[in-house]
Amino acid sequence: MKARTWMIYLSVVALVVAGLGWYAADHKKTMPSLPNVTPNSQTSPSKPAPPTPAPSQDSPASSDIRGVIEGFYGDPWTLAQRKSMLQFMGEHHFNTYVYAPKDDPYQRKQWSRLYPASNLHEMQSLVQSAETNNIHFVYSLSPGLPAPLPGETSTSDDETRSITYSSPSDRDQLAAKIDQLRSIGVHDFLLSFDDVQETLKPADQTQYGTNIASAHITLANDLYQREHTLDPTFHLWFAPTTYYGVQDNPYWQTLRANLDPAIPVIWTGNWVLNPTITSAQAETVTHLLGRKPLLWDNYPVNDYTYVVKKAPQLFLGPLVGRDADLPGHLSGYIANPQLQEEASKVALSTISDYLQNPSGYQPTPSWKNATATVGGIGDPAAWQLFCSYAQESTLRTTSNPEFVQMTRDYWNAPNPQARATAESRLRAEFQNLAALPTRLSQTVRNPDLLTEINPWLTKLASLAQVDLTALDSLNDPQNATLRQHLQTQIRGTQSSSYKIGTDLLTFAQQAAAH
Ligand code: LOG
Repeated sequence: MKARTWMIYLSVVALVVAGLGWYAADHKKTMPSLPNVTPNSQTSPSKPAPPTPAPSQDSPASSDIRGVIEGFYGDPWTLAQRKSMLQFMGEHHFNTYVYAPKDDPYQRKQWSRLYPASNLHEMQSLVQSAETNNIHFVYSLSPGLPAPLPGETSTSDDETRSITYSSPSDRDQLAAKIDQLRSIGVHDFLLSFDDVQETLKPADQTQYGTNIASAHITLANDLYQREHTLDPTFHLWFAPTTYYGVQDNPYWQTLRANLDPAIPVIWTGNWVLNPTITSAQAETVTHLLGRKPLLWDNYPVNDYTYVVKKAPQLFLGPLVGRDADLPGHLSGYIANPQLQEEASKVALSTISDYLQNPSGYQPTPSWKNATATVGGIGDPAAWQLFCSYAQESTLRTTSNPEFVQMTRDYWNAPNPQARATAESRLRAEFQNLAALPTRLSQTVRNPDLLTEINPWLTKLASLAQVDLTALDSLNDPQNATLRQHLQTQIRGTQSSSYKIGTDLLTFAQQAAAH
């Protein structure tokens, strides 16, 4: 996410939580103010602008796409992780994998460099694995100048390497990269301009003025024509720089008037991260893009919890908040997963259920089934207990609603007997959680999953220990040593930045303040 977008995201979350009228305030920032130009008349005078596209479903790769996009910032998955994901996808009725790791230099910052032989060999093995699992393989190329993340700046190398949209030799380099990937069996591409800087190089300014949409769309159209002539099985998708929102804007005006109707367009919803995505929004966006949007759903992706929030989270809850009839209003749905490949399978399994039967989808049963069937789980109850504390996300605000209810039963107990019952339930829960690291390490036959979740598992167990002290302290309110110990333990848990089970911490803090 670019710096501005991160900032918008953070302010949006804060404002949504506060229930304020955030939309108008922040949405304006996504709309660059552009002069009213007709891009194709400027850029390719000999070629008439294509007519305003009618919604199109004719590309086999663009209809009914059910996919996963490896589209996050941070360490890209390894070949072994990708193969594991492709197998999972094949077993869960997904049909498309998009290769778009922001931090693979060959797809973004150094897009024009061809893969050296050994990398190409790995990529070929990946493409073959996709084929074996009946998954379309889509390769993303992102030749624009990356917008720096918070705390970073673009280097002059980045600037030199980024594309000059109007340059014939840069276009040839793009074609050469596509040729190389075609040589290993790739025919589906995504041209990505999400999170790129919006200033054009001087040569492009001569051609496009300040209209970056025009530069992007002309490139996409020309590339599509060129490659489709060479390879009739070539497909192209397009990720615009304005990829979220439900209001018209100059970028989308240029897009709908000019982008070839055969090219599906990415949209992430009203924002980058969305508690809800509705079919009414998709319908509006269909008109604004001149085609049904291809939804890039930023769930369960967790890259921003590292980069922006500096409190890494796992998102192990089910998909919620997507309308039952939403898929019918989209040309496809691709989910952006977490840096943790194995742990992503819980949410992805619920997404698979949703996509197979959106109107019958029930998040809780789907999630229970997902937690029981994700590979290598020997003790489903223990795994589900862990997952139940990692459900806080953009989609829901509590880490575990059932636990919150247990604490309410405790604090609001009408009489000593009810208090004692509530206390013993809480104590049993805390003991279970404190024992989880041992229980899971003894039963999970998926070492990669255990490694992925380890920092959160440790944190959760230590929070449970704190809550056991909290109960003791509540039972012995005059005991200053115990109170002191509770305070020290609370501070201790805060030394780990990993975030999980925040309601457990809340309980300890309430006890300390009691
Ligand atoms: C990036 C994506 C990133 C995600 C969540 C899109 C289209 N692009 O704000 O790579 O993983 O946010 O942090 C993004 O969503 N941009």
